[in-house]
Amino acid sequence: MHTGTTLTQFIIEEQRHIAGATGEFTALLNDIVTAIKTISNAVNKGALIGVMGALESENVQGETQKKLDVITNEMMIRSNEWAGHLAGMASEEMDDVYPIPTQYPLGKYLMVFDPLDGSSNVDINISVGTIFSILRAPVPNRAAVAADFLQPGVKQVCAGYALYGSSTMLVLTTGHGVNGFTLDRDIGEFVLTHPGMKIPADTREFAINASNQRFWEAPVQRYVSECLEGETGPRGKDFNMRWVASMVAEVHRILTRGGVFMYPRDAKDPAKPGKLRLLYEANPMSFIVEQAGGVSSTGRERILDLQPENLHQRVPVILGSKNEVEVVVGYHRV
Ligand code: P6P
Repeated sequence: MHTGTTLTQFIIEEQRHIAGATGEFTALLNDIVTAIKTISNAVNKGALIGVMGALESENVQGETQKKLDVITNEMMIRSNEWAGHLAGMASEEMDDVYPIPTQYPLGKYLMVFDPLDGSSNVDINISVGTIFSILRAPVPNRAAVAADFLQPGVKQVCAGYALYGSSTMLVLTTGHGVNGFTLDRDIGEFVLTHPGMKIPADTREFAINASNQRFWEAPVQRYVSECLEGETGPRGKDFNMRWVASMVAEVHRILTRGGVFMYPRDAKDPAKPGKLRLLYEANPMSFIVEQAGGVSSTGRERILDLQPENLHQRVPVILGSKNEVEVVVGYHRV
């Protein structure tokens, strides 16, 4: 007998706190959740339905696309293009803005997303996820253009991720804290299992791709080497290290037990100030992290304050436990 609060019930009850709420946002979120359930099903079936492996194509990032990158992008589009809540969509997997087909009405929101973050892990059965961010359209009911999406992260109405792991979870914020829901496949509903998620202010766990060490800037070199020196070094305590190569999994671990995630600026490709994309990775995850009491910085600036310059802009990301991220940021100031 299911007794928990379902996501639908939770969102409708949340909506009651929002003056002037029309129910349109709730309906949009419901369509996003439908896409996530469909993606969870495809990811979970994997090789059984022939969705593993890579395509010949590359995305705008120059990254080889996995079959599931394209399939999941289509699922997000099909679930969200028809209902009249969106003025346009943008995605890691699409060069330009996706215009709402003319047979459908336009809405007052914009959605930007990474349909399958960490997809390089999908063939080796390691957790992947979907990241999404909802903004208000500057001109509601008018077909969106790229410039409409270039809003600082503080303008987000909602941010969330789905994590396709040992269970499928949805973690969400609308600016009133962070709540986690687990998919109960017996009833096809997300049920509230992690109310009011908070990131511990301190941690002894950091996450970084150490193979890039020779490319890091001095502050990150210093921070990581001090972690590795452990209790014999200036930090006076030992640290643990993790690297999943799936941002959704890393952020979820940090939300659950604390930690610092770093994909910092590096000298590997001077044209790229970081690897992660601002609009559909850094901004939604920063909104969630800050709402859970954490900090998210480029090392020099608060990520949510950045003025985006293009849809696929990359930024350095250092996020997680407040007191530890502030150590890293402090090293960028000296
Ligand atoms: P690397 C996945 O491709 C991603 O965008 C993030 O999810 C992840 O944290 C990072 O890139 C992994 O990068 O260089 O370790 O493969």
